[in-house]
Amino acid sequence: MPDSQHSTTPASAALTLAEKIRGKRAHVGVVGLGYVGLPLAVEFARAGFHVTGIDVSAEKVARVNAGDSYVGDIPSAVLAPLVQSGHLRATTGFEVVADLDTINICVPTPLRKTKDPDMSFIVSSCQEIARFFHAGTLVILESTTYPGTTDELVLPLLAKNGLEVGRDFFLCFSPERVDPGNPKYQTVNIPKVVGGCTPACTEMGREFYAQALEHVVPVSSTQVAEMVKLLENTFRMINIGLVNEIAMMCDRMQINVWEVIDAAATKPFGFMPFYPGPGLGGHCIPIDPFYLSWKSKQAGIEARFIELAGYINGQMPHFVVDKVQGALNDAGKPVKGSKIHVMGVAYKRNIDDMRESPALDVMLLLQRRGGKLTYSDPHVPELHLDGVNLKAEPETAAADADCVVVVTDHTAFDYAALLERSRLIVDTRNALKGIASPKIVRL
Ligand code: SAJ
Repeated sequence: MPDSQHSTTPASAALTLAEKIRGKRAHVGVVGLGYVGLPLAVEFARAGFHVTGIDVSAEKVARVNAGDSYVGDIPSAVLAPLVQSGHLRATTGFEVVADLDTINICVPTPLRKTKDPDMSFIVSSCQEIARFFHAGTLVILESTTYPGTTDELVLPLLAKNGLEVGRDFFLCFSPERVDPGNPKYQTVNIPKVVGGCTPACTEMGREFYAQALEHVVPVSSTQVAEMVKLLENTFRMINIGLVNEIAMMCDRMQINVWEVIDAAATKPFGFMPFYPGPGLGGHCIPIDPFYLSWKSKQAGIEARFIELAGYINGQMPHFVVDKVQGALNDAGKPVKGSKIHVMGVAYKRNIDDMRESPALDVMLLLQRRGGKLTYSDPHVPELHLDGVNLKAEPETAAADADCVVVVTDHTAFDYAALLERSRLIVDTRNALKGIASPKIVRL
C-alpha cells in the first residue's frame, strides 16, 4: 500500500516524493482512462505502484474494476491480475487526489467547429484536482495541446494556497505517443519526452517515468515538450498533404504515383515515404497541427504550411469522388442510380476507429450525387446514413455493385476475390498493388 504520509515543509516535499517514487511507494493517479490513460496506468501498476485511475465514465470505471479491458492494446488477461492484486483500481471521484502522490492527466483535447482548441476537459479535470490538491504532488499533463498550456492554464489552477511550483509541488508536460494497435511500440518502450515548469519539476518527471518506462527524454521546459508532439504530428500531416498533391499532379500527367513513391523509397537516406489516400482521418493528425497554427497565429505568425496541407488533405474526398464518377462514366453509367460499394470505412487500416474518417465524406458526397451506397468493414459493425445501416457482405455487395471503392485497406479483405467478383474497382490505397486489370482505377 502507498505511503499515505504527505510532507508539509517544502524542502522535504521534494525529497519525500522522490523517495516514494524511487521506492515505488508513491500512489499514482491517472485522470482519463482511454487509449492513453489505461495503458499508462497498467504500466505503473505492473512496475509495482499502487495506481488509481479516475474517469468520468462510470462504465469505464466499472469495467476496469472488473478487469474487463476496453482498450485493444491492453488484454483483460493483463488488466485483471493487476486489479485483483490491488495494484490498480478506478473511480469516478476526485476525492482520491488527497491521497495521490502523482497525477497524469490524459484527457481529450479536441478542436471546436471553429478549429480552435477545446480545453474544457483539461480545465474541468484541473479544477477537480485543485479541490483536493496538496503539497508533495507531481502532476504531468499528457494531452496533446498548444505550447504554453501547462504554464499558462494548468499551473494557475493548481498553484493555490501559497503552494509554489518546483518547491511544494511539481508540474510537467509529457506528450502521449501511443499508437493504438502498433505491435512493436507500446507505452513501455516508446521513448517518453518530459519537460517541467522548473528543473526540479523536470527531474521529478524524469524520475517518475524511469520507474516504469524503458527510455525517458528530459527537455528544458513544458513548452519544448508541448511543441515536440505538435512537430511530430504536423510533420506527418504536411507530408501526407504533399504526397496527396503529388498524386493529383501524377493523375493529371498520367503517371503512376504509387510506382513513383516505391521507387523514391529506395533512396536509403533523406527520404521517408508517405502515401496518398482518400483524406486525413483520426483524432491526432487532422487535429494536432491546428493547435499549433492557432497558437502561432496568436504569436503573430501564420502557419501557412499547416493551412495549405489542411486544404489539400480536405480536397481528397472530392478527388476520390471525381475518380469514381469518371470511372462510372467510362463504363457508360452515371453516379446517379449506380450501386457503389465501399470497402473499409475506419480512418486507417486494421482498426475500428471512425473519428474524422474520410470514408464518411466520400460516402456522403457520392450519396449527394445520387449513388446508392453500401459498405463492408470487419471492424465497423454498423454505419448509418439517413438512418439506414449500409452494412453489406462484401461477397454479394461487390458482385452486385456498379463500382467498388477501396477506401480503407484492411488486411482482412480478400482482394483477389474482390477483383474476381467486381465489375469496376476504384482503389484509393493501392490495396491491389501490382495487379494489372482494366477493372482497376487507382488514385
Ligand atoms: N495517412 C495517409 N497517408 C500516409 C499516412 C497516413 O493518407 O502516408 C492517413 C491515414 O489513412 C489516416 C490519417 O492519415 O486517415 C492518420 O494516419 P496516421 O498513420 O498518422 O495514424 P494516426 O492518426 O493513428 O496517428 C498516430 C499518431 N500517434 C500519436 O499522435 C501518438 C502519429 O503520431 C503516429 O505517427 C501514427 O499514429 C502512426 O505512425 O501510426
